Amino acid sequence: MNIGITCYPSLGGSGVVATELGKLLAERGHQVHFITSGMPFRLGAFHPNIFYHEVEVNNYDVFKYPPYDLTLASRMAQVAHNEKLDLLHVHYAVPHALCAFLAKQMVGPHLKIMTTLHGTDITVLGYDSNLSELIRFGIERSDMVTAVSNDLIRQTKELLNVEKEIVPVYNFVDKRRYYPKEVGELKKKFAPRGEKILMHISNFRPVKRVPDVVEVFAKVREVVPSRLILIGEGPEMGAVRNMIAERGLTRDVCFLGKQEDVAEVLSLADVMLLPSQKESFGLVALEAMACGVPVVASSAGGLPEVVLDGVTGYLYPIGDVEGMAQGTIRLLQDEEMYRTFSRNGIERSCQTFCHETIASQYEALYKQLLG
Ligand code: GMT
Repeated sequence: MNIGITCYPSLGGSGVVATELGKLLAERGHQVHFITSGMPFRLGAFHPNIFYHEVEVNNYDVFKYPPYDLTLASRMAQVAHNEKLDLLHVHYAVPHALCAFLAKQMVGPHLKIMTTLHGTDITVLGYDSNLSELIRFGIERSDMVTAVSNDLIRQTKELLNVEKEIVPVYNFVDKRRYYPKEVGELKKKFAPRGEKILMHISNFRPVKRVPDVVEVFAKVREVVPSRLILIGEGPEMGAVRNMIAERGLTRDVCFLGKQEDVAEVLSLADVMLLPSQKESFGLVALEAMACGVPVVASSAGGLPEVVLDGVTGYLYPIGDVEGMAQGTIRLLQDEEMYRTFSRNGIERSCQTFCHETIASQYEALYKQLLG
């Protein structure tokens, strides 16, 4: 098949999933055309079946806002025409589903559109009355719609009154790259006195509740010698740094900034913390589990579909920092239980979220779409 993929190419779970899926499809012999505003950061090495079509937005003086949406739609139509695309698979509803709809109007009905909903395109933007009708329109006019968890499907239907069928397709992890790595020496650098390592990875937006991570860490550290590694960056970073300084935790917290390849650092962690307010799936939780790292998280959104409470980690109500701290301490103090959770996480990630299985699921849906 000739497949066009559009996603947000910078850091973010939806971009990661779209890029990794494109690579898997290319490995399976499909021609994959990324139509994006920048090179997707996880695209990595050359592959003869992968092509990149940059969306170059014209910054003409007359435009107060650069017309990304229109340029993208036009580029999608161009690529669909020139490369004889069978379908466009767009990740994130706004504006990508709308741009694909516009491109299809230009190219003709043989071009099929699959839209994958990832989370904040519904759970945050869906509340914006200026956008909600448009998001609903984009969903209804896609030829096929998938979402990364059952909870996201429920929320989409409730919030936007969508009647269209939405197919659940979970995110996946590539077990060839995500597995427990030997990091003994490296760990000595981050935890020289054998401290336990708590880790958090996100875009530091308010929905991630990073201050809760700091609260949990402060409580855990009173009982178990530990250090905290923070990965990523975003709007809350300044406030989080201040909070860490005010609590006298600076010496035990390490900021690694944006990391392009978290597979290399995940094995450093003993526990992954993800206390989010909203999380349609929680790709980081899955990647941690694949590396044998138990997850302590909130039970927001689709997280219970990824992290099994009492099996691969612990889940608590949003904001329950005391519970999360107690769960983390329990895991860090009970070696046998820790090993069981770690093993359960690896098994679950390899079975339910295996990259081959999910790629086949998308492939089957594409075939169904193209009749
Ligand atoms: O976390 C974000 O806000 C970024 C967003 C994105 O565009 O990557 O993440 C969403 O999609 C990921 C991939 O499907 C999911 O793993 C995240 O749970 C989801 N984020 C939220 O729902 C907040």
